[in-house]
Formats: sequence, C-alpha cells, structure tokens
Amino acid sequence: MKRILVTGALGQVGSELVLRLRQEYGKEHVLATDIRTSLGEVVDSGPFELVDVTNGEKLLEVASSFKADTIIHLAALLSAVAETKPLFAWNLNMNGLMNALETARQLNVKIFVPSSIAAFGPSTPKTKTPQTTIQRPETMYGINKVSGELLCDYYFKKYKVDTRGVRFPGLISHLAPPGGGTTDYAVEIYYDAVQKGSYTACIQKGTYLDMMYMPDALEAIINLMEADPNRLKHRNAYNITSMSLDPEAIAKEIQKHIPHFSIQYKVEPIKQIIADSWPNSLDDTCARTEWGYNAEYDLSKMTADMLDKIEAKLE
Ligand code: AKB
Repeated sequence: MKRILVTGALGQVGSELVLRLRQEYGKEHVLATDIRTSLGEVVDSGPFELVDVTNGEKLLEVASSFKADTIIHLAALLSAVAETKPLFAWNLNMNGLMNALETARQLNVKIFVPSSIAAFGPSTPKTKTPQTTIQRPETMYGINKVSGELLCDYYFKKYKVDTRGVRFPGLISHLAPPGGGTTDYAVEIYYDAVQKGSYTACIQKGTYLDMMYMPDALEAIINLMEADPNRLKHRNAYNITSMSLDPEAIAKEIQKHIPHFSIQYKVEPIKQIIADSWPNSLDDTCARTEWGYNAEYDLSKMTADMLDKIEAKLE
C-alpha cells in the first residue's frame, strides 16, 4: 500500500488532492504537510505535519519517519505574486524543489513535481504548443518552472529518481481558492457571477489560455503516478489540457445559466503581460499516448457544476 507525502497540502491543488488520495489509498497513508495549519478536513481527516519545504532536514526527517514511498511536491508561489517577490519566489520554488528532490533521492522514492503553462514564453509556438519546444519564459515563476523541469530530468538521469510531472494549465475549482496566479480570474468569475451578477476581468478579451477543471487535474496526478514507468518517455513534465478559453468564452457560458450576467474589463498590466507570454493552447498528445491522460470536463460541463456547487455553498 502506498505512503504518500504531500507538500503545500493546504493550497488550491493540495487541499483537494489530499482528500482524493485518502479516499483512494486510505487516510493513514497520506501525510499532508504545509508551512501553516488550519481548521478543516485536510488537517482533520488524516495525518498532518507542519513542514517548511525550504528546511531540507525537516522535510527529510518527516518523509523518512512516515516511511513515504511517494512525494507530491506542491508547495510553490504562483506567477503573479512571484513577479512582485522574485527573490522569495526563487527561494521557495527552487530551494523547496531541491529539498524535495534530495529527499526523494536519499529515500529512493517517487516524486511528482508540477510544472505549468508558465514554463513557456513569448518565443514558444503559441497554438498547439508541442511537448518539446522553445522554453524561454520571462517571468520568475516560469524560470522556476523550466529550471524545475530540467532538475527533474537531471535527477532521473543521474540518480534514477522516478520523477514525474505535468504542465498544469489554469486550474478551476469551487473548493479551495487559488492565490497569486494569473489564471485566478477563471475561478473568481464564477463566484462574482453568483454573488454579484457581474465580473470585472483583469485580462483582456481575446486572451486565450488553457484551463482545466480540478477533478481532471486530480485524476491526471493519480494516473501519472500509477503509470508504468517504462512507458514514460518524458521525465520533466507532460503537456496536459482540457480547454482553451478567454474571459468572454467563460462569460458566454455563464450567461446560459445567469442571463443577466455581464463582464467588464479592467486590465492589470502585470497579469496581462504574463498571460500574453503564455501559449493559447497546448498539444497533449504525449500525455495521452504514454499514460492515457484524458479530461472529462469541457466548458459547459464545468460551468454547470461550478455554478451549482457555488450556489449550494453560498445558500
Ligand atoms: C498561475 O496562474 O500562476 C498558475 C499556473 C498557470 O501555473 N495557475
């Protein structure tokens, strides 16, 4: 039976992934860790430890005493906030990752490291971005993600650490809020639609980015970690996607449920520059053929579910 340690367990992905993993593998088999604690299901439904990933000794000690066989390393600062705190972002994103990789190497365990559409930059082909292509991002977060991908390749080749990862698009969820990302607008729009009937978008109409509903992101992590290692040709991170959207497309879909919903635009320059430097859509053929990646949710199914769940939560 697996023993999985999750870092950044109280973040947007972690707080849903931990519960899903506990359902799949048993609650005592999934150790949630984060730099802070909070009231709620992640902390209450199974083992939890305070861990700052920039403290490598502590991470190694906790992983070793839990007898982890898998690390899912989610602790990171996202793109927009990383632009305002680049040194802090480097320290958390890079030193945290090095500590996680070193822990994986020393304990000989599998590790999942998320990359992002942010690992691409303005010189990358923008549409159907291939798995292997130019990666010259111009944001601190993107530079961290490319460096992280290279480190995963390095640890796989040099030390045979079983590194696995995906390039996440913007993740949309009705549970934990995202924090500090460029794609956060795609979550906020649903909340404002239900609560206010209108939304002011921080990026321009016509800015297309790949997005994915959280249940598909969680299945992708589980399926990739369960995949036969011999089939995986890419150890840095796989392109995955389920829809390429601009704010207008989401607004139109919301209007099918809330006809009076309206959208306005007030561009935040940092977020617009970041979004303009990312691809419009990724080609995820390698993920589909090498480990059977598949997304269940499209825009219409996701929107119906998001609005239902948010309405129920706010009632
Ligand atoms: C962000 O916007 O920073 C993240 C990402 C795409 O990695 N959601």
